[in-house]
Amino acid sequence: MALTIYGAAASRTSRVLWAVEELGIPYEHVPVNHRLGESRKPEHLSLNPNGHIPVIKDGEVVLWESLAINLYLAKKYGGALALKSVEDEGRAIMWSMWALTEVEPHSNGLLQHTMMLPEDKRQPAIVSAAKEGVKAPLNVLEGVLGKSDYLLGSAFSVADLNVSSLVSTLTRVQYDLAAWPKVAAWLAKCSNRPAMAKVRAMVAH
Ligand SMILES: N[C@@H](CCC(=O)N[C@@H](CS)C(=O)NCC(=O)O)C(=O)O
Repeated sequence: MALTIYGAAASRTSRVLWAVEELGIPYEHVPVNHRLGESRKPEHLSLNPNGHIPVIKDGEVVLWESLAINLYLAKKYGGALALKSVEDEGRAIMWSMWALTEVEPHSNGLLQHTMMLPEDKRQPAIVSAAKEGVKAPLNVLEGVLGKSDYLLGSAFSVADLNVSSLVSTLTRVQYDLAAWPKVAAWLAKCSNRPAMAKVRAMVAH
């Protein structure tokens, strides 16, 4: 098979699995388990010297960084995630970088310090700072989603997939989104897509 996705479904790999399920393209899934140290083994380091998942191999092309992978897949395979113009491509890159720099430090801080780290390693100060810090990007999203159904207009695109895959961490840590109703409705619409439901089933196994 030409396209292989490396990484356990219960990780950032889920957003890449979501993208390929949206595209409906054939792929092989190799569930490299980072929690068992498998992403640090020589075989995996030869694909991603960072020792992280996800990684894809598409023919001869090897890519890491989940959001970059999704932008590549949308550009190469188009389909439901296709971007209609160079301008929309620019916007999708902008939103993806925005999510990584403006949202992820806070959403990941919340995830790590409320759920993932052993209790004695969790720092309440990081949780409080992250709860405050995420308000500004949520205000930005609320403003944009007050004007259009999705980030690039009236249709779901890879920009929504990439950004919602990070913002949805807030739902996972039970962050109260009542002050951002448009964001909450958009998140629900994105995560209720059939392709995402398939990925949830993979994560549950
Ligand atoms: N910015 C990277 C982050 C990748 C990353 O940190 N992945 C985690 C799993 S969600 C990982 O591989 N952790 C294992 C390790 O660092 O050893 C991306 O979005 O792909």
